[in-house]
Amino acid sequence: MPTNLPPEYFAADKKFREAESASAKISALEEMMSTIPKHKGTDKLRADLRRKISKLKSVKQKKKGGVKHESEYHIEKEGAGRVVIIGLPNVGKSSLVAQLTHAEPKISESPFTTWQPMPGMMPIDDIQIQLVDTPPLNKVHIEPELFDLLRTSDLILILVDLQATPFQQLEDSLDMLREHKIYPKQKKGNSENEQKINSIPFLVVVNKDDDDKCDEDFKVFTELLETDLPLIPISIEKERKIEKLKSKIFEVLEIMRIYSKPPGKEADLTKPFVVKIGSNVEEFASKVHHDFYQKLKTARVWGSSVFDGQLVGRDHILHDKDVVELHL
Ligand SMILES: Nc1nc2c(ncn2[C@@H]2O[C@H](COP(=O)(O)OP(=O)(O)OP(=O)(O)O)[C@@H](O)[C@H]2O)c(=O)[nH]1
Ligand SMILES: [Mg+2]
Repeated sequence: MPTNLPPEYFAADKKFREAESASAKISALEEMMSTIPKHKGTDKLRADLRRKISKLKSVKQKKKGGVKHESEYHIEKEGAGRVVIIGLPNVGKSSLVAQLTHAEPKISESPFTTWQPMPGMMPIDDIQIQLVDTPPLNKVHIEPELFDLLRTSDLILILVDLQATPFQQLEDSLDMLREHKIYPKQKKGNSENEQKINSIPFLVVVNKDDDDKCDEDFKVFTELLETDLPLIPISIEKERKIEKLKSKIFEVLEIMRIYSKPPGKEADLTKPFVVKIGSNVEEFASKVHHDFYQKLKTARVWGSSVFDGQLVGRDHILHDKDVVELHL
């Protein structure tokens, strides 16, 4: 195993090992490929991955009788993060995607309206987050590929209906995730199996909090609820707390925006790179270009925790909205 593989490689490798379908395996391998710095020391690893990808693709092709047909659950990742919305029937999943993105999923007062996932892009300030509407959770049958989709998400948004049975709905949703070994990242387990399970940030959103009377019901709901999970009430119909929900999503994703400044030029402040909170200069450099991870020597940073243009090393921790000039 070559050294100097970035953390994103190991995260994608974990997804590969846990994927349930060929499509999910292929996309995890492709993600691994994209994170590997290109140099002599990684030639063998890249060749191995290419072999695995083509083998899986040919198996998939044979299964489908040679006809290429992508599953609806195989959705290209776009933007700075993927949020998959799940919940029982009629809680407002499609309404939420319709409200926050340009997508137009079907919405109806009768349950089981949505049959397949549908992505849309939600702007938050200067970045875009992918939101995915999904068919309702249902104890009788759920497409196993839904869980593959959830494993590729950066945040799982569990939607419940305050005007129905929010406790039961939350419990049922968490149970179904648990059955497929998907656990909230916020819960610090002491399990020695931690490597084997999927931990993804969860956000519980309580919809249909339409008025003051509903606010009272929400208060009672939270008082009785014992959970460490982040929780927020909204009303899609009455457009209550929608902006707060967007900020909460940004917060739970634990990401920050970093602007790249080419030496001798102005920074492009319209197109941030998005990295995990706590990332350092070398992690940012690998986002800008694979080769930069190897070649990087120092950097200059402008932002909240440095003096303007401060010269820093590879391990300097960055902050949201920093401007960075990489020196190779
Ligand atoms: N009172 C109220 N009704 C809402 C709110 N948001 C959505 N609804 C209604 O709830 C019903 C279900 O909405 P959908 O968005 O289709 O729900 P869904 O979760 O996608 O439903 P399935 O696809 O069947 O699982 C529709 O009649 C919506 O108009 C809200 O904030 N308050
Ligand atoms: Mg729906």
